Amino acid sequence: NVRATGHNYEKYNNWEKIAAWTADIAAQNANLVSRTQIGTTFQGRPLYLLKVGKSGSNKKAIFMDCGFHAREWISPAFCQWFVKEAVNTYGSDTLMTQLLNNLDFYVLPVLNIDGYVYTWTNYRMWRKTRSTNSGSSCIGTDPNRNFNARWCSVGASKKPCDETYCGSAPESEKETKALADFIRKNLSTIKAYLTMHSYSQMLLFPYAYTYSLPENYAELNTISKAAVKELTSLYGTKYTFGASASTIYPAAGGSDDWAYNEGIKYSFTFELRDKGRYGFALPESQIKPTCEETLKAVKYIANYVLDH
Ligand code: ING
Ligand code: ZN
Repeated sequence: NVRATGHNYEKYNNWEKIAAWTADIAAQNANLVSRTQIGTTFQGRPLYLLKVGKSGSNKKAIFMDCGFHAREWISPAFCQWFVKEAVNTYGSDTLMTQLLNNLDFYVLPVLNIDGYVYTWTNYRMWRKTRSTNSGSSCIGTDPNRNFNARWCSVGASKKPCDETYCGSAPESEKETKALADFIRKNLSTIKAYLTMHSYSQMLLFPYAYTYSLPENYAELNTISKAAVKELTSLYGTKYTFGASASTIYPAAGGSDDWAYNEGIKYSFTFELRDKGRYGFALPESQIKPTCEETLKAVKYIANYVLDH
Protein backbone atom coordinates (compact mmCIF):
# COMPACT_ATOMS: atom_id res chain seq x y z
CA ASN A 1 0.00 0.00 0.00
CA VAL A 2 2.16 2.83 -1.29
CA ARG A 3 0.77 6.22 -0.39
CA ALA A 4 1.61 9.70 -1.53
CA THR A 5 4.00 9.88 1.42
CA GLY A 6 6.08 7.05 -0.06
CA HIS A 7 5.41 4.77 2.87
CA ASN A 8 5.81 1.09 1.96
CA TYR A 9 5.46 -1.87 4.34
CA GLU A 10 8.02 -3.91 2.43
CA LYS A 11 10.68 -1.24 2.62
CA TYR A 12 12.40 0.39 5.57
CA ASN A 13 10.72 3.75 6.14
CA ASN A 14 12.51 6.77 7.53
CA TRP A 15 11.07 8.59 10.54
CA GLU A 16 9.35 11.22 8.44
CA LYS A 17 7.43 8.51 6.59
CA ILE A 18 6.64 6.58 9.76
CA ALA A 19 5.36 9.73 11.47
CA ALA A 20 3.09 10.55 8.52
CA TRP A 21 1.95 6.93 8.44
CA THR A 22 0.85 7.05 12.09
CA ALA A 23 -1.46 9.95 11.24
CA ASP A 24 -2.75 8.33 8.05
CA ILE A 25 -3.49 4.90 9.48
CA ALA A 26 -5.40 6.43 12.38
CA ALA A 27 -7.35 8.81 10.13
CA GLN A 28 -8.27 6.06 7.68
CA ASN A 29 -9.26 3.51 10.34
CA ALA A 30 -10.92 5.59 13.02
CA ASN A 31 -13.03 2.60 14.10
CA LEU A 32 -9.90 0.66 15.04
CA VAL A 33 -6.91 2.97 15.47
CA SER A 34 -6.25 6.13 17.43
CA ARG A 35 -3.01 8.04 17.90
CA THR A 36 -1.76 9.79 21.00
CA GLN A 37 1.60 11.22 22.01
CA ILE A 38 3.21 9.99 25.22
CA GLY A 39 6.15 12.37 25.26
CA THR A 40 8.97 13.78 23.21
CA THR A 41 12.48 12.56 22.53
CA PHE A 42 15.72 14.24 23.64
CA GLN A 43 15.82 16.08 20.30
CA GLY A 44 12.14 17.01 20.52
CA ARG A 45 10.47 14.48 18.26
CA PRO A 46 6.96 13.24 19.15
CA LEU A 47 6.66 9.79 20.72
CA TYR A 48 3.52 8.56 19.01
CA LEU A 49 1.51 5.67 20.38
CA LEU A 50 -1.17 3.86 18.41
CA LYS A 51 -4.08 2.22 20.20
CA VAL A 52 -5.43 -0.59 18.04
CA GLY A 53 -8.70 -2.33 18.85
CA LYS A 54 -12.45 -2.09 18.60
CA SER A 55 -13.80 0.26 21.26
CA GLY A 56 -15.28 -1.51 24.24
CA SER A 57 -15.32 -1.46 28.01
CA ASN A 58 -13.07 -3.28 30.48
CA LYS A 59 -10.72 -4.50 27.77
CA LYS A 60 -7.37 -6.01 28.62
CA ALA A 61 -4.44 -4.44 26.78
CA ILE A 62 -1.15 -5.56 25.32
CA PHE A 63 1.71 -3.10 25.05
CA MET A 64 4.19 -3.58 22.20
CA ASP A 65 7.13 -1.37 21.36
CA CYS A 66 9.62 -1.30 18.51
CA GLY A 67 12.79 0.62 17.80
CA PHE A 68 14.52 0.62 21.17
CA HIS A 69 17.84 0.18 19.41
CA ALA A 70 18.38 2.46 16.44
CA ARG A 71 20.06 0.02 14.06
CA GLU A 72 17.53 -2.80 14.50
CA TRP A 73 15.45 -1.63 11.52
CA ILE A 74 13.34 -4.77 11.21
CA SER A 75 11.78 -3.92 14.57
CA PRO A 76 9.91 -0.71 13.56
CA ALA A 77 9.04 -2.47 10.29
CA PHE A 78 7.25 -5.12 12.34
CA CYS A 79 5.23 -2.62 14.37
CA GLN A 80 4.04 -1.02 11.13
CA TRP A 81 3.26 -4.43 9.65
CA PHE A 82 1.28 -5.44 12.73
CA VAL A 83 -0.98 -2.39 12.57
CA LYS A 84 -1.50 -2.86 8.83
CA GLU A 85 -2.47 -6.51 9.34
CA ALA A 86 -4.81 -5.54 12.16
CA VAL A 87 -6.77 -3.07 10.05
CA ASN A 88 -6.63 -5.15 6.85
CA THR A 89 -7.71 -8.48 8.36
CA TYR A 90 -10.20 -7.30 10.98
CA GLY A 91 -13.54 -8.83 9.99
CA SER A 92 -12.02 -11.53 7.76
CA ASP A 93 -9.39 -13.25 9.92
CA THR A 94 -11.21 -14.96 12.78
CA LEU A 95 -8.37 -14.74 15.30
CA MET A 96 -7.47 -11.11 14.53
CA THR A 97 -11.14 -10.14 14.77
CA GLN A 98 -11.45 -11.90 18.10
CA LEU A 99 -8.28 -10.22 19.39
CA LEU A 100 -9.30 -6.71 18.35
CA ASN A 101 -12.83 -7.13 19.67
CA ASN A 102 -11.57 -8.13 23.09
CA LEU A 103 -8.13 -6.55 23.50
CA ASP A 104 -6.47 -3.22 22.89
CA PHE A 105 -2.96 -3.19 21.48
CA TYR A 106 -0.83 -0.21 22.37
CA VAL A 107 1.80 -0.01 19.64
CA LEU A 108 4.79 2.30 19.97
CA PRO A 109 6.31 2.18 16.43
CA VAL A 110 9.68 3.71 17.34
CA LEU A 111 10.88 4.45 20.87
CA ASN A 112 14.39 5.66 20.10
CA ILE A 113 13.45 8.01 17.25
CA ASP A 114 16.54 10.22 17.54
CA GLY A 115 18.80 7.20 17.23
CA TYR A 116 16.75 5.83 14.35
CA VAL A 117 17.08 9.13 12.46
CA TYR A 118 20.83 9.06 13.12
CA THR A 119 21.11 5.60 11.52
CA TRP A 120 19.48 7.04 8.40
CA THR A 121 21.53 10.21 8.22
CA ASN A 122 24.92 9.56 9.80
CA TYR A 123 25.83 6.08 10.95
CA ARG A 124 23.84 2.94 10.14
CA MET A 125 25.11 0.95 13.15
CA TRP A 126 24.14 3.37 15.95
CA ARG A 127 22.39 1.66 18.90
CA LYS A 128 21.81 4.15 21.74
CA THR A 129 19.75 7.30 22.21
CA ARG A 130 21.26 10.64 21.14
CA SER A 131 21.23 12.42 24.50
CA THR A 132 24.29 14.25 25.74
CA ASN A 133 26.24 13.08 28.78
CA SER A 134 27.62 15.54 31.29
CA GLY A 135 31.37 15.31 31.64
CA SER A 136 31.77 13.32 28.44
CA SER A 137 31.79 14.09 24.75
CA CYS A 138 30.28 10.67 24.05
CA ILE A 139 26.62 10.58 23.10
CA GLY A 140 23.76 8.34 24.09
CA THR A 141 22.42 5.84 26.60
CA ASP A 142 21.34 2.27 25.92
CA PRO A 143 17.56 2.47 26.44
CA ASN A 144 17.46 -1.26 27.24
CA ARG A 145 19.85 -0.76 30.16
CA ASN A 146 18.03 2.32 31.49
CA PHE A 147 15.07 0.75 33.32
CA ASN A 148 14.76 0.32 37.05
CA ALA A 149 15.43 -3.41 37.18
CA ARG A 150 18.67 -3.95 39.18
CA TRP A 151 19.84 -1.03 37.11
CA CYS A 152 23.45 -1.23 35.90
CA SER A 153 24.36 -4.21 38.07
CA VAL A 154 25.35 -6.62 35.30
CA GLY A 155 25.81 -6.60 31.51
CA ALA A 156 25.74 -2.82 31.40
CA SER A 157 28.34 -0.08 31.58
CA LYS A 158 28.70 3.08 33.67
CA LYS A 159 30.87 4.63 30.94
CA PRO A 160 29.05 6.99 28.54
CA CYS A 161 31.24 5.97 25.63
CA ASP A 162 30.15 2.32 25.82
CA GLU A 163 27.37 0.76 23.72
CA THR A 164 25.60 -0.53 26.81
CA TYR A 165 25.85 2.67 28.88
CA CYS A 166 23.05 2.48 31.45
CA GLY A 167 22.59 6.25 31.73
CA SER A 168 23.02 8.57 34.71
CA ALA A 169 20.03 7.03 36.55
CA PRO A 170 17.08 4.71 35.83
CA GLU A 171 14.76 6.44 33.34
CA SER A 172 17.29 9.20 32.74
CA GLU A 173 16.22 9.18 29.08
CA LYS A 174 13.08 11.07 28.08
CA GLU A 175 12.08 8.14 25.89
CA THR A 176 12.30 5.44 28.59
CA LYS A 177 10.67 7.76 31.16
CA ALA A 178 7.72 8.37 28.82
CA LEU A 179 7.29 4.65 28.18
CA ALA A 180 7.55 3.76 31.88
CA ASP A 181 5.13 6.55 32.86
CA PHE A 182 2.56 5.34 30.33
CA ILE A 183 2.79 1.75 31.50
CA ARG A 184 2.59 2.73 35.18
CA LYS A 185 -0.53 4.78 34.43
CA ASN A 186 -2.17 1.85 32.63
CA LEU A 187 -1.06 -1.06 34.83
CA SER A 188 -4.64 -2.08 35.59
CA THR A 189 -5.30 -2.95 31.93
CA ILE A 190 -1.91 -3.94 30.48
CA LYS A 191 -1.57 -7.73 30.79
CA ALA A 192 1.33 -8.31 28.41
CA TYR A 193 4.46 -6.43 27.38
CA LEU A 194 6.24 -7.20 24.10
CA THR A 195 9.44 -5.48 23.01
CA MET A 196 10.86 -6.10 19.56
CA HIS A 197 14.61 -6.27 18.92
CA SER A 198 16.95 -7.92 16.45
CA TYR A 199 18.84 -10.01 15.72
CA SER A 200 19.30 -13.68 16.89
CA GLN A 201 15.91 -15.39 16.38
CA MET A 202 15.01 -15.77 20.02
CA LEU A 203 11.96 -15.37 22.19
CA LEU A 204 13.12 -14.22 25.61
CA PHE A 205 11.45 -13.61 28.95
CA PRO A 206 12.62 -12.57 32.46
CA TYR A 207 15.01 -12.48 33.94
CA ALA A 208 17.99 -10.92 32.21
CA TYR A 209 19.42 -9.38 35.40
CA THR A 210 19.67 -12.68 37.25
CA TYR A 211 19.81 -16.39 36.54
CA SER A 212 16.98 -16.79 39.06
CA LEU A 213 13.76 -17.77 37.34
CA PRO A 214 10.50 -15.82 37.50
CA GLU A 215 7.58 -17.20 39.52
CA ASN A 216 5.65 -18.25 36.38
CA TYR A 217 8.70 -19.59 34.55
CA ALA A 218 6.98 -22.83 33.57
CA GLU A 219 4.05 -20.93 32.07
CA LEU A 220 6.30 -18.48 30.18
CA ASN A 221 8.33 -21.36 28.85
CA THR A 222 5.20 -23.19 27.67
CA ILE A 223 3.84 -20.05 25.99
CA SER A 224 7.19 -19.41 24.31
CA LYS A 225 7.44 -22.95 23.02
CA ALA A 226 3.98 -22.75 21.46
CA ALA A 227 4.54 -19.23 20.07
CA VAL A 228 7.81 -20.33 18.46
CA LYS A 229 6.06 -23.38 17.00
CA GLU A 230 3.55 -21.03 15.37
CA LEU A 231 6.33 -18.80 14.05
CA THR A 232 8.35 -21.69 12.66
CA SER A 233 5.30 -23.26 10.99
CA LEU A 234 5.28 -20.58 8.28
CA TYR A 235 8.79 -20.75 6.77
CA GLY A 236 10.72 -23.07 9.06
CA THR A 237 12.65 -20.23 10.72
CA LYS A 238 14.34 -21.63 13.82
CA TYR A 239 14.01 -19.78 17.12
CA THR A 240 15.38 -20.54 20.54
CA PHE A 241 13.54 -19.42 23.66
CA GLY A 242 14.02 -19.12 27.40
CA ALA A 243 14.92 -16.82 30.25
CA SER A 244 17.19 -14.05 28.95
CA ALA A 245 20.20 -14.46 31.26
CA SER A 246 20.81 -18.07 30.25
CA THR A 247 19.48 -17.84 26.68
CA ILE A 248 21.21 -14.67 25.41
CA TYR A 249 23.28 -13.07 28.20
CA PRO A 250 22.87 -11.48 31.63
CA ALA A 251 21.94 -7.78 31.44
CA ALA A 252 20.27 -5.46 33.92
CA GLY A 253 17.97 -2.51 33.29
CA GLY A 254 15.96 -4.10 30.48
CA SER A 255 12.38 -3.08 29.85
CA ASP A 256 10.90 -6.59 29.96
CA ASP A 257 12.38 -7.31 33.41
CA TRP A 258 11.08 -3.95 34.62
CA ALA A 259 7.58 -4.50 33.19
CA TYR A 260 7.50 -7.98 34.72
CA ASN A 261 8.37 -6.63 38.16
CA GLU A 262 5.64 -3.99 37.80
CA GLY A 263 3.21 -6.91 37.68
CA ILE A 264 2.93 -7.59 33.94
CA LYS A 265 3.39 -11.35 34.10
CA TYR A 266 3.49 -11.91 30.34
CA SER A 267 6.60 -9.99 29.37
CA PHE A 268 8.67 -10.95 26.33
CA THR A 269 11.58 -9.73 24.23
CA PHE A 270 11.65 -10.84 20.61
CA GLU A 271 14.96 -11.02 18.80
CA LEU A 272 13.88 -11.10 15.16
CA ARG A 273 15.80 -12.34 12.10
CA ASP A 274 18.40 -13.21 11.26
CA LYS A 275 21.19 -15.12 13.05
CA GLY A 276 24.03 -12.96 11.79
CA ARG A 277 24.39 -13.38 8.05
CA TYR A 278 23.04 -9.88 7.52
CA GLY A 279 22.49 -9.02 11.17
CA PHE A 280 21.06 -5.53 11.65
CA ALA A 281 21.26 -4.91 7.88
CA LEU A 282 18.53 -7.43 7.11
CA PRO A 283 17.61 -7.04 3.40
CA GLU A 284 14.24 -5.53 2.56
CA SER A 285 13.31 -8.77 0.79
CA GLN A 286 13.09 -10.36 4.26
CA ILE A 287 10.72 -7.77 5.75
CA LYS A 288 7.57 -9.54 4.59
CA PRO A 289 8.47 -13.11 5.64
CA THR A 290 9.95 -11.91 8.93
CA CYS A 291 6.86 -9.88 9.77
CA GLU A 292 4.45 -12.60 8.71
CA GLU A 293 6.09 -15.27 10.86
CA THR A 294 6.46 -12.89 13.81
CA LEU A 295 2.81 -11.94 13.53
CA LYS A 296 1.87 -15.58 14.07
CA ALA A 297 3.76 -15.66 17.37
CA VAL A 298 2.37 -12.32 18.54
CA LYS A 299 -1.18 -13.42 17.77
CA TYR A 300 -0.60 -16.65 19.68
CA ILE A 301 0.63 -14.79 22.76
CA ALA A 302 -2.21 -12.27 22.54
CA ASN A 303 -4.79 -15.03 22.33
CA TYR A 304 -3.23 -16.76 25.32
CA VAL A 305 -3.39 -13.56 27.33
CA LEU A 306 -7.02 -13.08 26.31
CA ASP A 307 -7.86 -16.53 27.67
CA HIS A 308 -5.95 -16.19 30.96
N1 ING B 1 19.32 -7.62 22.60
C1 ING B 1 18.88 -7.29 23.93
C2 ING B 1 19.79 -6.20 24.54
O1 ING B 1 19.26 -5.18 24.95
C3 ING B 1 18.16 -8.28 26.11
C4 ING B 1 18.86 -8.49 24.83
C5 ING B 1 16.86 -8.68 26.28
C6 ING B 1 18.79 -7.65 27.17
C7 ING B 1 16.19 -8.45 27.46
C8 ING B 1 18.14 -7.41 28.36
C9 ING B 1 16.84 -7.80 28.51
O2 ING B 1 21.00 -6.37 24.57
C10 ING B 1 19.46 -6.71 21.59
N2 ING B 1 19.68 -7.20 20.35
O3 ING B 1 19.37 -5.55 21.78
ZN1 ZN C 1 18.06 -4.38 20.65
